[in-house]
Amino acid sequence: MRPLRALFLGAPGSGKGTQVSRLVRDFPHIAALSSGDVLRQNIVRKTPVGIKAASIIEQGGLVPDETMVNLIKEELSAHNWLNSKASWLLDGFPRTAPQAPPLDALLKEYSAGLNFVVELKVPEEVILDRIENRYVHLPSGRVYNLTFNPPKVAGRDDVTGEPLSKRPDDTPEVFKKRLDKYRDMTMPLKEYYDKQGILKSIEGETSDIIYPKLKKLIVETFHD
Ligand code: G5P
Ligand code: MG
Repeated sequence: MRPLRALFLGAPGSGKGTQVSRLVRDFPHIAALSSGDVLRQNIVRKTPVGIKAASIIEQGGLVPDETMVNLIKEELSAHNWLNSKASWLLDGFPRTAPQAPPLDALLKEYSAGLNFVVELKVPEEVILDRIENRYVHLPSGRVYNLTFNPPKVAGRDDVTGEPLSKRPDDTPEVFKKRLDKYRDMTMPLKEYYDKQGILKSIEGETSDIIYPKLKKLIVETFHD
């Protein structure tokens, strides 16, 4: 397969993390990074960024663009993604229009520009139902849902057996705010990528409906 450098857009709870983990399972050479996971790991480690981000995230706000750009740039180089051979998936960054050009400029230096941006479109009423039942394994970012994909042992991560936790921003009030923010912030970002001709969208009420469509699109677009 040709190198894939993808960005996942989609409302909170639309299943970005779920799709990304399925792709990584089916295509082991593809790496993945979620900006939300990076922030949550910084919060656990109590880094300066984590301390600043904690209250913003809890209230359903967005971390400042400059902080995000610097944080993700560091991650990209730490993961050895800055070369034209690597295949990777970004989940949740860029999320505002001002975050996109600095990423483009950096990737261009390595001839490794984004070549696939996909928005997952899931009806909002379907999403709201999912969130109350979400549990996460913070160190890995693995996501569970008590009805859709429950852990094998209640309250424990399938791989490590470590305890699962609830995200503080998954309350109904904060979640509503995050959905509103997504609608406002993403329109200009989508326009930005649409102009580059790399924006796709996939609709579906469940992740099981979306995944085969996503996988097919990627295989067709990136096969040798
Ligand atoms: P995050 O962590 O990026 P969001 O809000 O973008 O958070 P989120 O909530 O992580 O997105 P997701 O990854 O799209 O959602 O969805 P998911 O976790 O895969 O699925 C949601 C739940 O539904 C799970 O429990 C899953 O098991 C279940 N599920 C999946 N599919 C189905 C299905 O078909 N059926 C059912 N029944 N269930 C299903 O960002 C968090 C915060 O960090 C900051 C912001 O404050 C943000 O709010 N942040 C940034 N700030 C500024 N700029 C950035 N670039 C930032 N990035 C993060
Ligand atoms: Mg996520």
